[in-house]
Amino acid sequence: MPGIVIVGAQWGDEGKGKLVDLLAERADAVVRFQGGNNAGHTIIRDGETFKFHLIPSGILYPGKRCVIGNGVVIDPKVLTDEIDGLRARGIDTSGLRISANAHLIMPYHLLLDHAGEARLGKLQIGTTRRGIGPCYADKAARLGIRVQDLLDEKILKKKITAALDPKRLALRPFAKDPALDLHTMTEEYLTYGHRLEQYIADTSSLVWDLLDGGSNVIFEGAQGAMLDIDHGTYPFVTSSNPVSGAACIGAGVGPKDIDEIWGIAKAYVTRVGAGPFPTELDDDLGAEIRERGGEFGTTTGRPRRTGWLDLVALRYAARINTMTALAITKLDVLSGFDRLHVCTRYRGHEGAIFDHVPYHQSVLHHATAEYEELPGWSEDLGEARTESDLPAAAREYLEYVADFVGVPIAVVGVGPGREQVVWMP
Ligand code: 2SA
Ligand code: GDP
Ligand code: MG
Repeated sequence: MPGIVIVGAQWGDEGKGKLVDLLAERADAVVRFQGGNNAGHTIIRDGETFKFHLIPSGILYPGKRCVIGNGVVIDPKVLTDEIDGLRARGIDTSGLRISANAHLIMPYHLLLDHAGEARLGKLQIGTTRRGIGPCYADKAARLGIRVQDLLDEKILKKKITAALDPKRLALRPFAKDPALDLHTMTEEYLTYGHRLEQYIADTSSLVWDLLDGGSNVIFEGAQGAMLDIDHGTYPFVTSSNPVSGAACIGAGVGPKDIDEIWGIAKAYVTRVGAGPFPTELDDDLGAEIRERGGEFGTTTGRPRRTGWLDLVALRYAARINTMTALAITKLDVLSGFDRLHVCTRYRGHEGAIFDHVPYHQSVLHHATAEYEELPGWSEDLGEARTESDLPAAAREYLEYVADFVGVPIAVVGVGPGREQVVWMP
């Protein structure tokens, strides 16, 4: 702290939500900076499960500022439902602030996301179909509707009309869909505006004031480095930048305001959606890891693809994020395997060896993983709280990872519960 970025170091679902929840205890504010309700963060508190899609994971602490920054795309229906759901469970949401500059997911973005995937057929990306891509596309095309537009009926109507105009052809199959009626849409979104008005703020200035006053601020990433639109496995990526640099843009602060960057990685790898995954275990072993790790999407419930830890990709993620520390989660899931594999290089389809992530898409698509074998352990790790509680083979596994990636491990996850962590010396 004071400015700490938490990012996913793989393909998302590394356990960022739990880490943010843990660190938020010492923080004054938690800021989301990219993505939208494609994200799903699960936090287990005193046996109670909370799933967040838009609201920052710090909301469970009363009195903390929770900020949805300008880089996030907001589906206002999902956000108002999430606020209502939390309030119904007795959680105070008055600390929430939403950037007036954040872009809104509109009903036509959802339809276009579905239609785009249907059109791609077998080549589909496997999006969460939450309208994320079409919303970021409109932002870049300067056709976006922003949170501040919810507060002015005339502007809102004008902007929706302008956004719909170039989409006429693509939306023709939905011409009779009542959700696309201009009047209905404007009325619906004005209602969200009334609901959300109390939370709307100049969040860039708010975050800067906090940092300037010496407060501890966590920037909470969604998805992961390999899903980054610039640095990930394009086009099998999300439409935002989940890497640490995006925290500055998506929250409205400068790089010098960031002091620490923590990358979160599972002790193995998962991926939802299509795209290259060199260490994928498309077999019984992969299914076993999925079952043991409960690897099903938080947002969509989709089974996650599973595989051995990919150290080539993790070292790449460490570099593009300038990671200062690693958190390795779900080490407990690996208990009971005789031998563990970690990928230390890729082999291209013509036999070429890569010790880095190849930039060429088709090379990566054909790459297979080459492994180092490490001894496994049989002990259950759920009760481990200090490094010395971990079996020697588990310590060796962690040491191998930290050495290979060149980043120290700060904390290790040994179960889904809040207390199930080992802080490393
Ligand atoms: P999108 O919807 O346009 O962002 O999809 C593009 C790709 O990004 C992947 N993606 C994700 N991968 C892992 N976890 C995500 N969040 C949810 C979770 C996913 C879920 O926490 O489990 O519930 O299915 C997430 N969000 C986007 C997506 O799979 C596509 O590959
Ligand atoms: P996020 O998107 O990165 O926040 O991760 P998700 O919440 O989508 O997925 C991580 C899942 O793993 C959640 O169900 C967590 O409760 C769970 N989890 C987090 N850390 C650990 C851990 O160390 N061990 C186990 N077994 N589960 C964990
Ligand atoms: Mg998730």
